This record gives sequence, C-alpha cells and structure tokens, in this order.
Amino acid sequence: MSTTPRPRLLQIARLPLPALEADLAAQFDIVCLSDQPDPAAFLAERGADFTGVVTSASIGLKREVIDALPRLQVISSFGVGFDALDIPAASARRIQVGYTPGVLNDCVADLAFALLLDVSRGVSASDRFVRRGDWTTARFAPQTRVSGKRLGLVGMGRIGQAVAERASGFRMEVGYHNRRPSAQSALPYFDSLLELARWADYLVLTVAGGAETRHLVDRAVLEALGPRGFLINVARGSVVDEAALIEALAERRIAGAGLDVFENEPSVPAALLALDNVVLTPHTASATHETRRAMADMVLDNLHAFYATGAVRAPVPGTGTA
Ligand code: 8YV
Repeated sequence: MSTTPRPRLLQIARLPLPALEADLAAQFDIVCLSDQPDPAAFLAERGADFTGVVTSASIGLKREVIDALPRLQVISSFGVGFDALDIPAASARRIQVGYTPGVLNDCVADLAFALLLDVSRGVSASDRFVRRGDWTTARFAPQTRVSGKRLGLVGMGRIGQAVAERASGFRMEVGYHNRRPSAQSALPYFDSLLELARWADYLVLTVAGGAETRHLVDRAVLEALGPRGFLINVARGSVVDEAALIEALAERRIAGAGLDVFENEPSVPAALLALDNVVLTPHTASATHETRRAMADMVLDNLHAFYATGAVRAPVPGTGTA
C-alpha cells in the first residue's frame, strides 16, 4: 500500500456538481475555502499548505487568493471560460492552469438554439399563455419564422462552429465577426460588428468574456440589429451593455432576446423579468448530466496529469510555459 500523501488542494467554493466534489474528496486532500468561517484568516494561516486549487469559470480566482498561496503550482478550473481567473497573476508564477475546452461545445450550441427557437416562436411565452388559461378566450399571436433566416455569429471558436453546424439544418445563412477571420471557417466574415448586426436576423454571442469584449454589444449594435432582430447570448453577460439591452427590448427597438448569462449573476434586473419578449436561463448552457460529467473528468484529469508529469492535460492557452 502506498503511503505517499495525497496532494493538498484548496477548492475555492462549492462546485455545481456534487459528484465532482465527491471524487475530489476521494482522490485528494481537499478543503473548501468558502466553508471556512473566516476565509481570509484561513488563507493567512494555512495558505502555504496547498499546492493546487480547484475552481470554476463562474467562481473564478482572484489575485489576492493566488498571492496567499505561496506553494501553489496548479489550478484546475471547471469550465472553458477563464475571464474570471487572474491568468496574469498565475502566469507570473508559472502556475499551470487547466480548464475544460471541447467537451461543452455541443451543449452550449444546443442551448443557443433552444433560446433562439424559443424567443422566435414564443415557446415560453405561449406556455405562459396556456397556463394562464388565456387560450379559452384568445389566440396566441403569430411569431417569427426561423428557417432560412440570417444568423450572425459573434465569435468563431469551437462553440461558434457548433452553432453554425446547427444553423445549416435550419437552412440559415451564417456570417460571423471575430477579431480576425478564422482559418477553420469558410463562412462569410464581417470585419465590422455593426455591419454583421445590420445583416443578421439573429445575433448569437459565443465570444470569450473579459476586458477586450466588455460591452462589445452596445446601443449602436442593438440599433443596427433593429426591430426585427433577436439577440442570443450564451457567452458572458459582460459582452452586452445590459442597460442598453433592457431599453432596446422595452422600446421594441429589437424584437427579443434569449439570455443565458447576465452582467451581475445570479441577479437578473427586474426590468428584464418583466418583459415577455425575452427568454432567460440561469447560466445553464453546459449544464447537462453528460457534459458536466465530461467537464468533471477533465478537472480531475488535469490534476492527475499535473501531479504525475508536472503539466496539466488541457492548459489555458499561454499559461504554464517556462
Ligand atoms: C459553467 C461556463 O456554467 O464553461 C464556462 O465557461 O461558463 C460554464 O460552462 C461554469 O463553469 C460552471 O460554473
């Protein structure tokens, strides 16, 4: 029987998958920071105990926590986005950062389409109509056809490509805007987001979050999308100027929106809740049993690979190199 001590990990907060927490507890010596009565005092006293951190794209990891962990060598994050992780702070110390790309593309693209279909055809709104009993006295108004329309993708990474594949089944025309044209895509490239918004019936956001894309979709982009256009966001709340979006929706300057992400999660502005031309989901694009399990396996795999070889299996681009 091996007597090698199990690596000691700090889990920043409770993870969305209890099965992953159970696996982590079985395979590592793990402590959850948010369970501590005084997390700051705990970090000051015990920070030097930990060589690894487990977090998620939503929980993130702040510089002050990294700074409080002098022996930290590896971070394993549940999720593909890394805008909430302080990558410069980790890179400065050559800390390996693992994440979970690839396995969630299909589910995120599926939910983008679910939101797109729902808000266009009024699925949730007509469900409310039936439940209220309104069908006995009124007709649900005709909604907007999806098939054959124009879909403008903002961001042409792996998730953008999965959305484009789904659009072809609806015989939609697809164009995209990205920092630069993608070598992986032969679809029409728009170097101006405003032009893409003007062209599109649906603007679907799959771009990474962070300072570079903050409020990329502003009042002018919403104006360009126009009163027959729909906005779908499965990227990050920060990509959209939410106040401008609420105004545009309330004044019907755009037709509707399907939103999985918000600027200040989990709080959703009351003004959005009051609108019937929006469909809201609680940041659940990757939340299927199958995908969350695959993400959990990558979180574990990244940690085991690091402790066995010194390198995580799936590093955040640009991290962990000497
Ligand atoms: C998750 C996400 O909901 O992968 C991402 O970037 O935002 C989502 O898949 C999140 O990581 C769960 O906390």
